[in-house]
Amino acid sequence: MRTPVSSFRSLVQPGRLVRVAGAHTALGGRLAQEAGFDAVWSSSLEVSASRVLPDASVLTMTEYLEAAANMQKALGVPVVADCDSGYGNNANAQHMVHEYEAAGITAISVEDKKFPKMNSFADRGDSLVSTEEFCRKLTTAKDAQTSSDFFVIARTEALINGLPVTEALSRAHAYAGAGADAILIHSKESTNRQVLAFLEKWEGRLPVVVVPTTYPDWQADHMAAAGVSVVIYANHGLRATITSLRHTYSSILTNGDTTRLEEELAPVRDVFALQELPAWQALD
Ligand code: SPV
Ligand code: MG
Repeated sequence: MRTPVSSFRSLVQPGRLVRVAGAHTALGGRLAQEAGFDAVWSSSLEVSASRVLPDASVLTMTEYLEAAANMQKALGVPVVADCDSGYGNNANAQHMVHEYEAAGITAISVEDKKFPKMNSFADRGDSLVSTEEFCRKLTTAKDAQTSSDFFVIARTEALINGLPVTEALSRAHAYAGAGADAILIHSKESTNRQVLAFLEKWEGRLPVVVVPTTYPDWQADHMAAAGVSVVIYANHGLRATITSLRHTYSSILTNGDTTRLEEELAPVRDVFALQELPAWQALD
């Protein structure tokens, strides 16, 4: 039933937009895969929210790793693990790469923020480490991998910190020099203006990853035309779950029965199908 998963690196090819969906459970990841997503983002926001905790380095590396590994075990597409700022200093970053790689994860993202980190949309600024410090962390991470396939995305939070596109570009070039396999450029503006300005000047030195949470109108074909290699829809699954569960639970209490809900809900046989129950039953 389980098939070897191709590496994330094998998906990233010139002229192709790799589409990645955020998830926090194996089931969420499986539904993203079923919908046709190329890969699944083990989102720190989603994983922490699933524990009703803030996305602020409150959970430990082990807990984030367990969530990512549980997803990867259930999926035929690669997981891209959101590894925050690397869970500490360079020693933590080295250990992180050893552990994630050993768990079968083929791609991670590390961001140039201090540890502990705060979610980008709640960040109050002044959260960056120096370019030099982050380059050392990237070099440490790249030196720690054992397979040449392991893919390290360097994420800059320069724009999130209110710094100009020129600073994001200078950091991205330094991170490329330190061995990063791709650059994630994150912005919290309500349009893609800053990210487009970055792409124009970047000239394709490494693949670029975007997270269009606050500029939802950026259409996939237009991203590809602008030179984006990977798009992460980081938290849409989590937000859809919140909306759906709120509606479901309140409807039960308001109506006193579930008749009206039934036609909206996935039937139990659908749950069994997702569990691949017939194949399990055939074992005994
Ligand atoms: C996440 O999904 O945890 C991310 C993206 O890192 S963001 O929430 O925008 O920081
Ligand atoms: Mg995150």
